[in-house]
Amino acid sequence: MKIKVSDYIADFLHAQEIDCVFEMAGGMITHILDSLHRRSKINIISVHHEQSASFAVDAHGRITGKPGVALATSGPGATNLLTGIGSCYFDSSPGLFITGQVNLHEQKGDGKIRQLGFQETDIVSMAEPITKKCFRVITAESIPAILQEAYKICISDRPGPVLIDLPMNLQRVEIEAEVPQKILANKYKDIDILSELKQLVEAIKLAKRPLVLAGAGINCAQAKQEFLKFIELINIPVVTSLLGLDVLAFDHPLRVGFIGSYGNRWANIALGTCDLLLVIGSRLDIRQTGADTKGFAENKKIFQVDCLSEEVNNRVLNCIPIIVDIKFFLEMFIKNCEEIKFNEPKEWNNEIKTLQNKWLDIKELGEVKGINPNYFIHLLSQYSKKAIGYVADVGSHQMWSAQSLELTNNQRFITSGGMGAMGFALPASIGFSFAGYKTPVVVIAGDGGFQLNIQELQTIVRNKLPIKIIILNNKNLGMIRQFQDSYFEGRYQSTYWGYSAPNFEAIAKAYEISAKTISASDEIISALEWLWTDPNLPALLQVMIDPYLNVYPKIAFGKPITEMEPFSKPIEMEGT
Ligand SMILES: Cc1ncc(C[n+]2csc(CCOP(=O)(O)OP(=O)(O)O)c2C)c(N)n1
Repeated sequence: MKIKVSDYIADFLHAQEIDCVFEMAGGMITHILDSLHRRSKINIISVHHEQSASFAVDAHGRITGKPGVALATSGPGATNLLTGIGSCYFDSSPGLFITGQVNLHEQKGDGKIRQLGFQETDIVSMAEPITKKCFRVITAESIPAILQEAYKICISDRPGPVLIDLPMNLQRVEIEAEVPQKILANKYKDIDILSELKQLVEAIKLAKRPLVLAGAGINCAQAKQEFLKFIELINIPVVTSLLGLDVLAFDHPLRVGFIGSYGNRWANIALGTCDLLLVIGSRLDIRQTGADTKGFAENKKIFQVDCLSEEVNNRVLNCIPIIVDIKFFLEMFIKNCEEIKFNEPKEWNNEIKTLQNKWLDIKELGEVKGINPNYFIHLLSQYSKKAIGYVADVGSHQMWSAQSLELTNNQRFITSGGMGAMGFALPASIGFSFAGYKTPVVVIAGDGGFQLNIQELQTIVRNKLPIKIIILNNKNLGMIRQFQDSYFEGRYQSTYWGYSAPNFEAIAKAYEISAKTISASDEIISALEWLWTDPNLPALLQVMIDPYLNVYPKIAFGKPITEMEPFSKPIEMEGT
């Protein structure tokens, strides 16, 4: 058939059952927008900053396992996507990014000039290091094959972003093309892992203090159900990384807690003192193990299950790799070991319970003036069972959330992990809510990060999204202020001094979103009831907290993860 390229793109996305595209208009994508509008039922969600489109794509991809799609115009539109593209790359989210480019004849090519066309910018070179692949399109006829290849790469193996840069003049011509078909991900090859399984089973049977560390890879492999079956079979307690927080419900008897730089103290002690660690879909980065990798690996055997061999034995050495798709690993283990009886490590479980009771998260901050954020997060979860999940921004509030959220089995938790990008939560909640067909999502943000993409309140209002926004307002950039306390004797340059935040209640009301502010503990319950008065409407709750509250516990640089501040003093600089 003969078809205009932009129409072909609309048909291609439709054939992949893409239900929404996030974009901000610009000249170089107008043909595609028009084709999407005319030819497909795909929901076009117009945001107010391309960075928001890319964060929405990231969230949509993580929740559905299918690529979210973003469109942006050349130049500033394309460069604004970059932070979200990087976030997709680091946190393994499938995302298809299509950027309009100036007409081929307006491009500078190898010329020694900076620019020929208006807004001409080499986005491909910029995006290459943070994508699985980038495509610089130079002929219209190649577009069907490029779309197919890009889509397949995006969803196959470890998911991640791809970018297609498409000159305007190629979008408007006609090509000869077949009707687009649905593209399927590459299937993992069945690998024989029986000897690894045998070795693992032996190790589990011998271990007195076994522990599973569950990470984001379980979600990426869409293997949550298999994981549940697996741990109930092997009967081993489970700690989770930040991005693996939602793989096990808060009330599951095998759940221990959240580990890492700001992890629950009892979970970190368990991680530090276990004798067998089975890491599933987690890369043991500095935020999980602390800087003392040698001490971390001492006195324990570590198995690491990952789909990529490159992710194993980078920092923590001598891990036994099991390189295979995580879902396949779990299925194989269940199939081959179903009949084996794994005894509950009773003494070890009791020890962990005792630690947990000793180091309660809500007691870590000691006496708190006003609202205790850990306590607030517990109550927020108890009142937010209608939500399909939470999106945390980046900062202290993110860590209080990870320490204290009570997630149910069906709730997801997403946050910007590897990129650690402030401004993620609000736009990501839009992608998340659309992924759940406009179901309620809770945003937890700080006053600093919320100001990065605050304009998306308008997208929420226009699309009538039931997003419940919590701003933990400490009137400063808390996580960095805490760092300045530790290493710069409280010189709060640019975090408290020279920083300010507006009244978010007034701002929300200007967007016609109902809003409320609280500052005392006895206001929490009625505020949370108010927040959920109508689960179908957005609402914003501003929670004022003491500016000097820190996140505790925190691993100090060079210290083992079992010794966390405030009870051990930092000895060297550590990244925030
Ligand atoms: C885009 C971006 N800029 C800067 C940082 C560095 N940073 C990490 S946490 C943080 C403070 C966040 O402050 P706020 O949003 O108010 O949350 P709080 O820590 O107070 O809870 C900053 C500036 C970052 N992670 N991302």
